Parts: sequence; structure tokens; C-alpha cells
Amino acid sequence: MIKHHPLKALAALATSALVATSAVQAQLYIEQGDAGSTAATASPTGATNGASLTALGGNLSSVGDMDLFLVNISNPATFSASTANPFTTIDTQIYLFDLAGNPVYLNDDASGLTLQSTLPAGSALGPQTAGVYILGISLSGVDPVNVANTSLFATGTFSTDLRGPAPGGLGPVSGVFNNSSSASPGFYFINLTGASTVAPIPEPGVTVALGAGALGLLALRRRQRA
Ligand SMILES: [Ca+2]
Ligand SMILES: [Ca+2]
Repeated sequence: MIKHHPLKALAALATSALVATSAVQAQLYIEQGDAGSTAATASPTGATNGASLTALGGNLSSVGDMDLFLVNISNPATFSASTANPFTTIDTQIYLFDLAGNPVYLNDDASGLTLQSTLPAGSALGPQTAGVYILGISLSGVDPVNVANTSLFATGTFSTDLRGPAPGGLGPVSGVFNNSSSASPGFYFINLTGASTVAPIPEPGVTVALGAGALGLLALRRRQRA
């Protein structure tokens, strides 16, 4: 069973499969330690910015684990993410937030034939502008919430629904609420299109690169005046 393989073996297998099937150079990012579960602690996805990112691999190490990754959506029209592949055997749900941690869209089951998930390209619910977003994954039934423990995504009728933001579901995402998930933790693999890498921020607290610099300066000036 693939889920008993160490993560590195899984990554090697996945990389060789990607390289074999892709004409362009595949870039895979593997979760380092445990990716964060708040908007502020989302994991970077590469050593440099803007390299093509075709896959993410990682581990939901417990039922309540949620992994968040920074991804640059270079082309919103072609962005997609999917765990519906032979390397993912756990019951996932995946979702996208904007950089501030506000919900964009979520999918639990890609079709009636799979428990794995797909955020498809070209959806009206999907990202409409290029930029850095936060891609997240957890087990089915383990739902992202804000600090008030409010679910960020709308409820669906079917597990296959694409779900947009909940009414009043304001971020930032700050953790999960486990709605009695019966799913088992394990390794996952997310195929990506239309995405590129986001490097670690050079210095903690320097948020200029992520566009929040103006706000920080404003706050600093206010503090200096006071
Ligand atoms: Ca993890
Ligand atoms: Ca699922």
C-alpha cells in the first residue's frame, strides 16, 4: 500500500512519474515538517519565487491536521488543483483562500467515483485575478474556520459540490473544526496547473513583499506619533 511508504519514497515515485509524463520541467514541493494551519503560517513552496509549481506533496499526520501552502496563481484561467491521482488514497478536501485568508472555493469529492478532490480551472467560483493565494488541504469533514470558529465555506448539498464562501464567512483562516470526520490521516499529493512557487519571506515581520507593507508603515507612523 502506497500510504505506508515514507514520504520521500512517495515523492521520488511521484517525481519520476511527473518527469516521465511531462514535457516541461516538473517542480514538486514537499511539505517541510508540518505546514502551518493559519494564514500567517502558510508554508512557502520553493526556494525562489515564480518557478513553475506542478505538484505539492505532504502528510495529514493526524485527523485534525490542515496544511496551508502559499501558491502564486500566475494564470487564474488555467489554475487547478487535484488530489484525484494514484498517490493520494486518503479522503481529502482541498480549498483556496486569498492571501488574507478569506475563502475562495472548496471541493470535497471530485466526482461520485472518488473521495479525492479537484478545484477545477475555469470555475466562476475560482480565482479571477493573478497573485499569491493560500491552498489548503484537510480530511473530509475537517473544516477550515476563522478565529470565532465559524466555517469559512458554504455547506453543500452533495459532497461533489464546488463550494464558495459561507455567508459571513470572513477570514483569516485560523484552524479547523472537526465535524466528526471518520476519515483516516495519511499522505497526499496535489497536482497543480497555472501555479508557481512562493519563496520564504527573507525576514520575519517584513511583509512588504506580500503587499501588506503600506498597512504596516501606517501602523508604525501612528505608533511613532503617539
Ligand atoms: Ca501536515
Ligand atoms: Ca473527499
